[in-house]
Amino acid sequence: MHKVNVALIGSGFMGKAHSLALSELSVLFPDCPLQPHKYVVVDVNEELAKTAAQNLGYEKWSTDWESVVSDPQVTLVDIVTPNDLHKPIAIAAARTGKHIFCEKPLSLNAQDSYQIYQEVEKAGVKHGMGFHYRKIPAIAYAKELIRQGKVGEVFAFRGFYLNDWAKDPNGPLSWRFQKAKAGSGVIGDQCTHAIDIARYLLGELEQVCAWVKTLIPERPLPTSVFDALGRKTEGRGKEMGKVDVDDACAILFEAQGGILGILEANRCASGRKNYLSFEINGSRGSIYFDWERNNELWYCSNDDRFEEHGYRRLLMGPGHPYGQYFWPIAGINIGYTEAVAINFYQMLQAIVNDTDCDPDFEDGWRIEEIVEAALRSHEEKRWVLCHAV
Ligand code: NAI
Ligand code: SOE
Repeated sequence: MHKVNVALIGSGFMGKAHSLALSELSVLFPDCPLQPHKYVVVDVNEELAKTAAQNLGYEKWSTDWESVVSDPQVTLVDIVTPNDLHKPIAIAAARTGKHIFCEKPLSLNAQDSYQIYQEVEKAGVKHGMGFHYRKIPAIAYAKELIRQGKVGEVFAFRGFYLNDWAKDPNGPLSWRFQKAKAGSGVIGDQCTHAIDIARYLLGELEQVCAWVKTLIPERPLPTSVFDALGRKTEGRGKEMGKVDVDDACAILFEAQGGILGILEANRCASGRKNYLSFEINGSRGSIYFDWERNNELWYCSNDDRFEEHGYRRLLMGPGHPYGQYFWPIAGINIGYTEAVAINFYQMLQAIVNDTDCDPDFEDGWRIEEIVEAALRSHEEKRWVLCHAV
């Protein structure tokens, strides 16, 4: 089996998740056509790079992504840095002919995302996006139910991404609170996952009417180089800095075919931890999903007798999408890194079969267009079309 030398750029929260997923691939997917090899990990912080090589299992480490991206030994560049670095790394990787996996959002804005998409297409390299949540069997099965007509004509979609990691006003001003590094706030960081799921299940979003708000306008400047999600108390200084992105957003949308949708994201929603959820109502039934119980899909069929009508819980198992790769009994359950592993597995298949990754940078660009349309809608207090073409 051919080896793919992976260069992981960024060794934080998501670098760990990607590394675990890469390690699981050969065990979970014996039919995987390529074998990922954890070749090099890069972090700008030397201490983090060294520790990551050891703990996450990479052959070597570096602090210089530019030299790593041009290393002829590297086959796949995996971008897991703060968002402002996605563009320069992706473009450099494309120009040296590397396949690229990039975390969401693709870049800081729609224009940059389009440029990246053009570059990877021109270079002919494969490009996969880190919208892993939709790879979980329950969401793939929701799509299957819709495809089979079990929901009928879709009447309405409502999606949420609520959590509360940012609720402490003393949490430091880490990169997710800065426009120059993040591009936008919760709308780009979290709502993009809900947008991805909406597009995956319904088709393209056509127009939006949105509202965004910064809930905590100032935070202590961080004193350390790295602090995950702004939660490290030892990384907090006395001086305050301005949060110039949103903490909360609400979007009303129209999807293709005139489907009505609502999305809300909020990172200060006390009590919510990783509440990425959606509900779809249709002429023949409904579907409900909540990531905090990600092995369950709730389904309601209008074919049921009146006395028994209502949501029933489907527990994901071997009969559901990707189920054959996991456990022989429903309810044993899989989780976050398995969703990432499915995404990598499919990307490696795309490399061998010369097909498109799903999701790819075109999705990343389209989602940035939707984010930008929502921000413009907030500014201009009106409905805005999501895509020019
Ligand atoms: P993090 O802050 O935990 O880690 C980022 C790492 O990048 C840090 O170790 C930092 O030192 C390193 N870094 C910064 N500048 C660098 C440079 N010039 N060269 C090399 N390394 C550099 O951030 P986290 O949470 O891992 O997020 C990274 C990316 O992953 C973001 O784009 C984020 O939106 C995305 N993400 C996606 C998730 C998903 O579910 N798909 C979950 C969490 C993050
Ligand atoms: C923080 O909001 C965060 O880590 C996001 O960056 C991820 O994309 C999300 O999956 C979990 O929360």
